[in-house]
Amino acid sequence: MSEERTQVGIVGAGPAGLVLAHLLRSRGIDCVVLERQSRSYVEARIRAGVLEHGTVDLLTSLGLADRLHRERMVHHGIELLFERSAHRIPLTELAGREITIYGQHEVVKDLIAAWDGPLEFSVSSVSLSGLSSSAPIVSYVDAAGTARSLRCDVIAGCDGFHGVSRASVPDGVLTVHQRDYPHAWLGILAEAPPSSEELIYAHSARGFALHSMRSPTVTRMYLQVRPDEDLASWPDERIWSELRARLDRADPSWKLADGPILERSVAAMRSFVVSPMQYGQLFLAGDAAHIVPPTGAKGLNLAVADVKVLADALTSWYATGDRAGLDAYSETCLRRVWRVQHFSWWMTSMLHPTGDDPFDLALQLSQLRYVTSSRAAATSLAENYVGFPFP
Ligand code: RFL
Ligand code: PHB
Repeated sequence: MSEERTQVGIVGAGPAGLVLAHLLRSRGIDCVVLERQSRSYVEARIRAGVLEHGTVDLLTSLGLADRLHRERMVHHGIELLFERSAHRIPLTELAGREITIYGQHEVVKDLIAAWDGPLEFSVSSVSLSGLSSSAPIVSYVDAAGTARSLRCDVIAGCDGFHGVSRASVPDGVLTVHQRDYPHAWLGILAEAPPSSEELIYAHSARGFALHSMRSPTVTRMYLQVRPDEDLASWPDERIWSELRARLDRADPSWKLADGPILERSVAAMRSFVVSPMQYGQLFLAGDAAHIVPPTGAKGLNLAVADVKVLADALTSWYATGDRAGLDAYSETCLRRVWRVQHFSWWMTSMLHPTGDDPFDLALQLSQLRYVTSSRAAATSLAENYVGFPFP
């Protein structure tokens, strides 16, 4: 077995792992990134689309956002559609910041293209040991089948919800907070021009629908479905007719453009937090530590906020030997995590009918009328949606 050494071993090359790698590199800290999937797989994985201002600023400050600034779509508002009428929340006017529409896989491609440090794809049998020692080890088998081990000062667990990092913490150390929802999102990517300039979050008695986009020729849309929904029961025509029904509005001039469906999948919705987000020299970041339902468009942004906190803490630890930032990592991150958890749960509860319960439906409609008629309530939605400044 060959053994190598680095300062920070990063498990996972999603947004959290890759942004952390670039942050550390910019501060002169060595790291190695290990990823289970192939490069082509991670570069094609369609996920988030909304970037907060803070995320864009951070990528820009690292010199990683040239293509993003050329190709992104800047949005200054979102629409809430209910009772067949659309109401705009003017995000920038209310909260002073805009949002960026740019696909997560495009961010990932940019981060990989700009990375010239060690990054291994297609690794297997990843395991972590010595987490409570000063020299934890990541063992793995590389793409060529050679068993390797990486001795680190610190391991960053950036390997998503199903990764190995969180599972490596001894039983009883982490407390799990979890909420499952009785619905999932069926997402499609379609070769069709967006039918609206801004995102539409639609509440209807048939269920929630979201109209989003990736470019002037590609739309991204979601339908609320049951968690056990079988994709096979959703042929193209059923998807389009359900989208048309849920996005329908009184204004007869509005029409949903359709086109070939390029990708489709069903994603479960859950709220999940582990506390603390650290154990010994292992620090969990992004989806490895928390999951939010996608209604608030926050998961990627929260992952980036975590690794910013971690990079700052590591920078002062290496520079001065002061562990205060590292010791406070979890507490610092969890403050933002719980704000975002609440916002994502609230958006989800307001927009997803859960059945035929008239009491729930009346509460949802009351809340929707309130956020679209009270400037104070709309401002609260807007400042959460555009995201609070990074720590
Ligand atoms: P990721 O992206 O899951 O990356 C983890 C990486 O770790 C790898 N891995 C391993 N590598 C080595 N060894 C192992 N044992 C490993 N196990 C796993 C995985 O292959 C992967 O490459 O987590 P990260 O970096 O924390 O990033 C989190 C985001 O991906 C996630 O929160 C967002 O996609 C959530 N999300 C959204 N977030 C937003 O900010 N805005 C949005 O608009 C938004 N929309 C969404 C979303 C997520 C969705 N789905 C599919 C869950 C819409 C959807 C439908
Ligand atoms: C997306 O474009 O994929 C998207 C947008 C807003 C959300 C979730 C996903 O809340």
